[in-house]
Amino acid sequence: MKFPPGFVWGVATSAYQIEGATEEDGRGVSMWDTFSRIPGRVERGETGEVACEHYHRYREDVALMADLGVTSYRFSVAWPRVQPDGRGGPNPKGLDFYSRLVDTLLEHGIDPCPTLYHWDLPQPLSDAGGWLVRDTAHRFAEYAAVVAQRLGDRASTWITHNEPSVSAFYGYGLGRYAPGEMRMLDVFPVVHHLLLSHGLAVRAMRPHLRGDAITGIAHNLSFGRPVSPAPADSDAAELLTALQVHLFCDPAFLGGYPSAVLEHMPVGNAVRDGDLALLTEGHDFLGVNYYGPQYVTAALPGDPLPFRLVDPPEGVRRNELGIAIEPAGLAELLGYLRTRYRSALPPIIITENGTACPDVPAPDGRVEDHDRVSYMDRHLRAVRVAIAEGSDVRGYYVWSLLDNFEWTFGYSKRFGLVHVDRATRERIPKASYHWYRDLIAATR
Ligand code: IFM
Repeated sequence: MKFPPGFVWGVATSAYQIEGATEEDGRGVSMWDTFSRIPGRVERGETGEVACEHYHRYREDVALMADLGVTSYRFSVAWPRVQPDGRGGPNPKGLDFYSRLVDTLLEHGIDPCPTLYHWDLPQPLSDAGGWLVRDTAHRFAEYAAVVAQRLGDRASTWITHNEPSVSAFYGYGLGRYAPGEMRMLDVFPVVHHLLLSHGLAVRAMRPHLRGDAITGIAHNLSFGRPVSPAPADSDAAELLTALQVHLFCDPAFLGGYPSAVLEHMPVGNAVRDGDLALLTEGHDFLGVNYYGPQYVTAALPGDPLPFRLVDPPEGVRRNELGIAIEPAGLAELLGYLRTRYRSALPPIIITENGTACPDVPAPDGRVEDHDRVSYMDRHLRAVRVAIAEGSDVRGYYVWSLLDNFEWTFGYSKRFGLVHVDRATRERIPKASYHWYRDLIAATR
């Protein structure tokens, strides 16, 4: 497989999912610490308290990345480590950790790609209303500036938010993720404050960033797919696509929110004068996290949403989380973005793609995750197709380097190129790790 010169090969992780050490070195409490301790929220009551012990084993993990040959590592910064209360003076030990991580990456020739928010909101900010309130967007900008001040001389690719749609819909709409609110589609203020905070953060960070630094958001983008050709199912799928793609990308690339979507969401008075201009700022690239489409049918009377989310139909392959596996959907999505946003669409980075497999080590210790290899191979071929058709895709990050805390699934689902033993945290590179290493070596 050939990729354009300078194509970025990476792996991605996030703080709460791998770091552990949640009570060390002055880290504050995040809303995921709180949420995961509520009985019934996470399988087997698991939490990120220990996770992969990355906070202590980061050197070992960077060595694994160096051996893999990746050119970039996408990690997230835990806001509660940097500002334990979500505001005010930084916690030096928290910032030191990320500074050490960045130095270690650079020593190994790996570009650091920090994400500032991967869902671990400081608990005091969540208690004060979280992303429902506008002040959180301002707090985020303040925090972003603090991190940029410390790491801005060494990191050049910055992501403010990971999957704002998941923050909004899973966290505040469906109650599946922290903070667990069930407002269904009444989450427009959350969406707006998240997107607004990107613009505010980029403005606050700029003076501290290198001249060549680029900023963007990593969006979870996928199509709604109807389970049947019935017009009502197609309408449901169209609405879901609009909620996942248009609602989050139109403000940046078309200058406003899609009116068809807003008909389904109470808008209130969240948008103030000057906000729309801010929403268009700081999109040097579009981060695309792609897993697969979401199947839907028309809603039934009494349903809380104007569509019904359903499992993929018989015959559609799915991963361990039940997500449909459709590599061609990635090329289709990239084409759709080209057509919808035309010259306003910036270069694209695939900021997450990967799959969960059962991954049991064989008696000889090897983990032969051939399904993951096939998944990555087919998705990278889809990226190639999209590039040949005109998409400007600059990089690809596998989710994830390590088996980690998969939110409500706890540690039961494994996305890593590297197997992590749950008892000892021993790392074992899987067959997919070796495959990815060979691919990177062959394409560089
Ligand atoms: O583990 C998550 C990650 O935190 C965000 N994107 C999807 C991944 C797999 O579900």
